[in-house]
Amino acid sequence: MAGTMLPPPRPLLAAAGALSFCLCSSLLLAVADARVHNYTWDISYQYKSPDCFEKLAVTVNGEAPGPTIRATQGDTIVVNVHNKLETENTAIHWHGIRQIDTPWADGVAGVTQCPILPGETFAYKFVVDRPGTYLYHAHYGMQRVAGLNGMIVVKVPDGIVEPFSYDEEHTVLLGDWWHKSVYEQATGLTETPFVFVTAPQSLLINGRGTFDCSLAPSGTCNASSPDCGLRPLFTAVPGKTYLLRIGSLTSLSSLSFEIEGHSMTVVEADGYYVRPFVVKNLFIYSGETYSVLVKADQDPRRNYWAASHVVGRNASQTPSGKAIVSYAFKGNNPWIPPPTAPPAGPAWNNTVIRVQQSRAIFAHPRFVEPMPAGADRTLLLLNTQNRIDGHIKWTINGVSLIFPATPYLVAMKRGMTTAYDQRPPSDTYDHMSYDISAPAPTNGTVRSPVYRLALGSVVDVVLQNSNMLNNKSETHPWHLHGHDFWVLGYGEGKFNPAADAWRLLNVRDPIMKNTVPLHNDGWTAVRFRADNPGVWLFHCHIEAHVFMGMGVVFEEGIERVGKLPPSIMGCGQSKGLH
Ligand SMILES: *[C@@H]1O[C@H](CO)[C@@H](O)[C@H](O)[C@H]1NC(C)=O
Ligand SMILES: *[C@@H]1O[C@H](CO)[C@@H](O)[C@H](O)[C@H]1NC(C)=O
Ligand SMILES: *[C@@H]1O[C@H](CO)[C@@H](O)[C@H](O)[C@H]1NC(C)=O
Ligand SMILES: *[C@@H]1O[C@H](CO)[C@@H](O)[C@H](O)[C@H]1NC(C)=O
Ligand SMILES: *[C@@H]1O[C@H](CO)[C@@H](O)[C@H](O)[C@H]1NC(C)=O
Ligand SMILES: *[C@@H]1O[C@H](CO)[C@@H](O)[C@H](O)[C@H]1NC(C)=O
Ligand SMILES: [Cu+2]
Repeated sequence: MAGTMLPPPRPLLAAAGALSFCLCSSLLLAVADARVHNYTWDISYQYKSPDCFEKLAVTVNGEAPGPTIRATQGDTIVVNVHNKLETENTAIHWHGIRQIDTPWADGVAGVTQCPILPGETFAYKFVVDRPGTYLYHAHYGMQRVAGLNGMIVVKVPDGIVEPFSYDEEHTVLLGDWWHKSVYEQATGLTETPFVFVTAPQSLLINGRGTFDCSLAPSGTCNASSPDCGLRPLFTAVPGKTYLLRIGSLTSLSSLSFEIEGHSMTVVEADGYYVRPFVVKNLFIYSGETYSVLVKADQDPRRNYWAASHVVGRNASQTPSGKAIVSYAFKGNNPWIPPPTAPPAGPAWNNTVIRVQQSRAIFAHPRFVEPMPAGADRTLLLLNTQNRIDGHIKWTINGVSLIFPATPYLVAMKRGMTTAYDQRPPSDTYDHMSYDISAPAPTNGTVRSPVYRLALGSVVDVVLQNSNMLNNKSETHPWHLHGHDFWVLGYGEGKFNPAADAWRLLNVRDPIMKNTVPLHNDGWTAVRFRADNPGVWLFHCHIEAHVFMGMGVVFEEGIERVGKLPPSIMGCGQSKGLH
């Protein structure tokens, strides 16, 4: 049983030698030891036109998306965040970084810290303990919608060989974009009558898109703006192989990404090597990252489309995201649109092919992370949409999560029992009689509770989808902070604990991830070890959905958390604490 398993190995980092400091803009020496990368970021609103429509965007040092953080496994990242938003708080989450021994640096306002006030500076300091492709983004209210996001690339140390090879690498950050402000969106979700955010106006590739300015009021959109438009993704040398590190930080959309005429070999998912598989379209959900190999093996005399398409929701309401892949060939101009029509993308309503791709992802045979044979606790989490006091909310086993004024981490560490809801949420729901193919019949409650997990225990979570109030079901990408989980499996319909337990167990080579889709009309099962002292959010990565309560909070080993930095305090009941 799981209880007798040894704890997983701790990262080697603590054993690393003396840290050598560097200024990252002027890194010249290759240092064998772990390094500290020290960034200073001004977070401010700026007028930007990422899809040619001008609007305010939250920027990092004036840029949206923010800079890619590049480091080597074992390095320390320091980001000094100056909040220059003037009238708005912020907090930044380092997505996929487990924050071992630094749970206060996870960057979730209300869970791991107080929000950073305008005019204040907050220093995030954490170790990137695994190689792979990760992300960062705002985690305050729905602020991510306004643009604060970027990528983190963690390389393997020199001398470590990866299970694939390539000539060059590029990052591809996918997003979706609205012309309504984040305030209008959030207000629509909370007011009565409810107004949903609706379909995004554009899909962005590396922060750039092309909106048809003839559809915008005059003076708001400029197709010649230097911020926007079709641009080269990369230029390939014929015969060479490229590693694309692809991440999605869409606020709503599930995507399909493809490069016209080229297949992609998937080699990494959320920082884990996968058993390589070849796709034409890569389905990617918000919060996921994949690395793919692309071989420059097509006619080099022309350019090709890179394109993203909405899937899982009506795709005809959002034009596809587009960029250009060109070849280094005499006379080729990498800015010229390809001679062909952009790819149409797969049928947006074809759930079957999306589930098939989810099921095709296994650990690389030489990098299987041994999984405990059983779980100490199983959580059956029913996702429903409910009407609560006239508002539309998402609830998990009847609870719609609202972040308390005092961050959970501070409240729990300091024993502030009135700062959050002491009544534990339910481990299960009435799965015998609940009808998942009907809108939720009961009302839920808006609360701030926490699942307390035994430190070191093994937890299985089965996420169960159900029909929304409009009697349809849709995909929710669930993201776990502070851990990676083994993906046990995906199923259709309602998970039946008695009959389906055997279907769960891919014990041979399950992939580990930090984000996983809960497909429409189905369930998804994951397993993780609660071995990282802290308080961790687990939530739908659709910005509107977590804003409407679609998340839960896990705590484990709070007594083992080190001394909290005073900089995370100052709000709610943590005023005046240090
Ligand atoms: C990072 O740089 C800032 C500003 O240059 C400096 O004040 C701070 O001490 C540095 N921190 C580390 C850990 O190097
Ligand atoms: C559109 O942007 C271009 C490039 O910055 C600029 O030259 C032009 O004046 C702008 N047009 C309008 C109508 O603002
Ligand atoms: C999808 O959206 C388009 C454009 O708004 C609309 O014409 C079509 O009916 C929609 N399809 C479905 C299945 O809702
Ligand atoms: C998807 O929608 C199209 C047109 O709206 C319809 O013909 C097709 O049957 C649908 N496919 C699935 C798998 O539902
Ligand atoms: C649910 O809430 C609605 C509106 O607030 C109310 O009319 C209805 O009676 C409630 N239903 C139950 C089962 O509590
Ligand atoms: C809701 O949709 C399901 C199919 O998912 C259907 O069987 C059922 O009749 C619908 N219920 C209502 C109230 O429309
Ligand atoms: Cu969701």
